[in-house]
Amino acid sequence: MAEEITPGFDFPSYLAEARKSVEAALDSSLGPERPEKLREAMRYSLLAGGKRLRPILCLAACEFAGGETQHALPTAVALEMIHTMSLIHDDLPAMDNDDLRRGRPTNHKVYGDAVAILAGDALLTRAFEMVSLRSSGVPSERLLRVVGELSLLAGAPGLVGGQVVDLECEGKQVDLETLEFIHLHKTGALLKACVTCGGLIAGASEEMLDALRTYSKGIGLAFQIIDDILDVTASSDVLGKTAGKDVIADKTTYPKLLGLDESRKRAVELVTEAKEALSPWSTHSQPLLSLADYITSRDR
Ligand code: GRG
Repeated sequence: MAEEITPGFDFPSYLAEARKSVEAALDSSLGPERPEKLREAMRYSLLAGGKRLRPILCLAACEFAGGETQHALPTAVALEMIHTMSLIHDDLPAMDNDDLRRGRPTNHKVYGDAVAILAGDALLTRAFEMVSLRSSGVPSERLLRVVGELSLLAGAPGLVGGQVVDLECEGKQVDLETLEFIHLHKTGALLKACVTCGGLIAGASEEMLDALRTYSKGIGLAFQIIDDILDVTASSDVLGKTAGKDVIADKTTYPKLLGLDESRKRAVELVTEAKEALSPWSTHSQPLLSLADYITSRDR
């Protein structure tokens, strides 16, 4: 189906504006943590830049479902907090053992393993505080559904489960089905939460939520395929994290199983399918459509 571009929609400006409001909300989301070292460690990783794709997806999904983006801002911040804590923990010596993230030394390199673990824990718990205690203008039954969605998709049935399977598979031959399971859980689950939570805040219908789930499945898988490709093709300087780690850790990736060209093709197909899921709704869909394209065109 031919995709219509909303006249006058300027995606780079949209992205810049959305990032600006997310950065401001993130900056004011912390405090007053004690002791100072914990506060510093939380801020160090949360305010270290990053593409802010997850909170922006949440805001775009809320807009798509006819909601006020301001109402989704605390949940958008919560999603970035969960993402950031997962990066802090992922970089620890017991997991990926990395020393570069978002262009600076990883949290544990600066604050030590114990504080890095606890800063991650504090960001995770603060995320639930953002939704349940710091949201305004949203009916409490919608917030309760958001809390449920976040619990499921961040926990064992989502991110955590995907990470465990990923760690178990290091150095082993993995088939496409298992790789897809890892990607859909380790990375796709949180991206799904971003989109569904944005919809839930706006009071989206079940039909719309189903479409958002289909959209998020496509972009989630495509996002991780592109991540695998960039690990091979981009430099650490551009990525802000160590490039080439998958080969060193002997991880099965899309490029390893399908080659670079086929992997790119697969990502584009998935994004096309994702966008098609939203086609019954033409108003307010442009940000989500453009964000889907951004996933395959990004260079970091
Ligand atoms: C959530 C309770 C809980 C625990 C975390 C450590 C762990 C369990 C999971 C690891 C998940 C992980 C690190 C997945 C990789 C996802 C990924 C592709 C991250 C990179 O995302 P980008 O490119 O990064 O959006 P920026 O820095 O731009 O935000």
